[in-house]
Amino acid sequence: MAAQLTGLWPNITGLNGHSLHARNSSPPSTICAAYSPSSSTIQIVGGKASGLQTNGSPKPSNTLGRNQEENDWEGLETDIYHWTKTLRPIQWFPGHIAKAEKELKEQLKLIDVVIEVRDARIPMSTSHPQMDSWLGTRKRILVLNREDMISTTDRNAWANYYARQGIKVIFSNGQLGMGTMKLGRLAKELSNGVNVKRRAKGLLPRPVRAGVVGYPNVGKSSLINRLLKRRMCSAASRPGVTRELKWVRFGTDLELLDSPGMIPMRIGDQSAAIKLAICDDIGERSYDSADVAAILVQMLSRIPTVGITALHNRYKIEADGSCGKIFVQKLARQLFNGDTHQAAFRILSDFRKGKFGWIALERPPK
Ligand SMILES: Nc1nc2c(ncn2[C@@H]2O[C@H](COP(=O)(O)OP(=O)(O)O)[C@@H](O)[C@H]2O)c(=O)[nH]1
Ligand SMILES: [Mg+2]
Repeated sequence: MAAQLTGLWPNITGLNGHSLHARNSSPPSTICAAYSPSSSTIQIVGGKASGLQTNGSPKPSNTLGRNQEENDWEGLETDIYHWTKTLRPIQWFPGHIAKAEKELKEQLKLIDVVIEVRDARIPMSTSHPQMDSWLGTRKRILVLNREDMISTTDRNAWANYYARQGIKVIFSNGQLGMGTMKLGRLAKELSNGVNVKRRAKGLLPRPVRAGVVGYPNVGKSSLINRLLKRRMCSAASRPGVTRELKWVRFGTDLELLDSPGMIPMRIGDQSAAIKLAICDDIGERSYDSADVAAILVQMLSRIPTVGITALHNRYKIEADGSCGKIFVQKLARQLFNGDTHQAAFRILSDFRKGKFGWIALERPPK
């Protein structure tokens, strides 16, 4: 594919300290991301940062540590924006999503409570920009699924973030079922009013109806299957498996609507798009895997629990002085006869399998 790769190496200096909103500032050029001065507070070699917390390490002991950590994540977000700016935009909007979007809006009238599922690795990037306007004042439960794929530190950061806003969030594992009992209970609790009203009118109670919505491949169908303790909805490890809306019954008192993953027709935020690609939450035809893997390498180099050392340990490639793209090319030469796509696929699937540890790619904004 004819993606421009220039964004992956020169022009990728960090802008640490700039807020995420300072995205229009142009980055200084000719410095590779993995060695960006923006990561000066992160000691890349060895993969441990002074200011950043690592998996299993104690929490930063003071506000200074926390602030530093937040600044580092914010710096990384800003850099991702610049890295992706010159790439061919990632867009994915297959026909079944347009159709499902229309149908979902119609079904919303029947829904008592909405269960919005997001990918715990990227809760911001799997937040649909139009969801608020679609749902209006409808009762809503936020689920961060794939909890097994992030660290405890990540989880705490997100739990605190939502708690501060008074938003109830459930962490779940759609594969093993953690969190689903709580989810079923909460859905029924929130919809209680429906049957109170019916009884007052002399009507018989009816099952409450919960609509499960979210981006592709975040685990919606798996969660429903776990709730039902039966495989009622097809689930598979690629986006775009559920293509139609489908109501299924849970016991006598809950009905669940499975829906295809919703994604905006035009993804305006390409930092989000690249993370969707990394996490396999968007169709693979929409992106150039070599570009995406190169950015992933640059991101991992900056995340202290991974760092250059973990990349070196896994691939035995000297990352010194190289950029993401060069790293992918080196791996291609070393293992795949120069085939960069195979090399890119290896890096992406290693990340998805947790070979660099289970980590989120996003932390809450300040
Ligand atoms: N590790 C892990 N895998 C999950 C989890 N939830 C779902 N999956 C897997 O992710 C893939 C996509 O799940 P699916 O339910 O089809 O997602 P949907 O497209 O949102 O309906 C499947 O291979 C599931 O087994 C989870 O919490 N953790
Ligand atoms: Mg599905």
